[in-house]
Amino acid sequence: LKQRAIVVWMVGLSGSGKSTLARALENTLHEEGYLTQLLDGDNLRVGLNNNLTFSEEDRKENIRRAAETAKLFMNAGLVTICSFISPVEKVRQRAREIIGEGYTEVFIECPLEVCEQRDVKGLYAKARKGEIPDFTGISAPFEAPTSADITVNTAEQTLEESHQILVQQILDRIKY
Ligand code: GGZ
Repeated sequence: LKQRAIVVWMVGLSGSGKSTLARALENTLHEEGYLTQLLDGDNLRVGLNNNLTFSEEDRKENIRRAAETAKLFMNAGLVTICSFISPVEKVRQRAREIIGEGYTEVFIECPLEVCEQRDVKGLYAKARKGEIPDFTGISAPFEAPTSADITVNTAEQTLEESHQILVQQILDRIKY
C-alpha cells in the first residue's frame, strides 16, 4: 500500500467549514489514489453515537468513541479524516493519546461571528433564542487549539485556498 495511514483530526466551530473541507479532502485523496475513511460528528451521532447528547460528559464520550474508531481504520491502513467540533483541549488531548503517533490536528479557524453570520442550518439563531441548550460558542465552551499541526482560516481564505493548503500539507505526510 503506497500510503502512510494517519488520522486527520479536524477541529472547529459549527459552520467553520469542517465537514465541507473534510469531504473535499477525501475526494481529492481518492483522485490521487489514496484509501480513506471519513468520520463526521453529524453522521456518527445518527448511528454509533445516537445515545449521546451535547453535555460535557457526552461530548467526551463522543470523541472517545470517534478516536477509538479512527484508530481501527488507521491501523487498517486508511487515511482517516475525522470532523468533530472537539471543543476543548481536554477531549482533544484524549483523542491524541488514543490515536498516538498518527494523530494530526487541523484547526479550521473561523471567528464565531462569521460562523454565526453564515448560520447555514439556522442553529445559531435557535441557540440564541435558547432553543438549543449547550450550543458550542453560545452556551457551551470552545477553546481554540494552541498546538494544531495545521491551521486554515476559512474567514480569510476562500474554501478553495483552504482546501489547497490542506491537501498539500496532508499529502506531505502520507505519501512515500
Ligand atoms: C454544537 C450541535 C449542537 C450543540 C447540534 N452544540 O454544524 P452541524 O450542526 O451540522 O454540526 C454540528 C454537530 C456537532 O457534533 P460533534 O459531534 O462534532 O460535536 S462534539 O465534537 O462537540 O461532540 C451541529 C450539531 O451537531 N449540533 N446540537 N448543542 N453542535
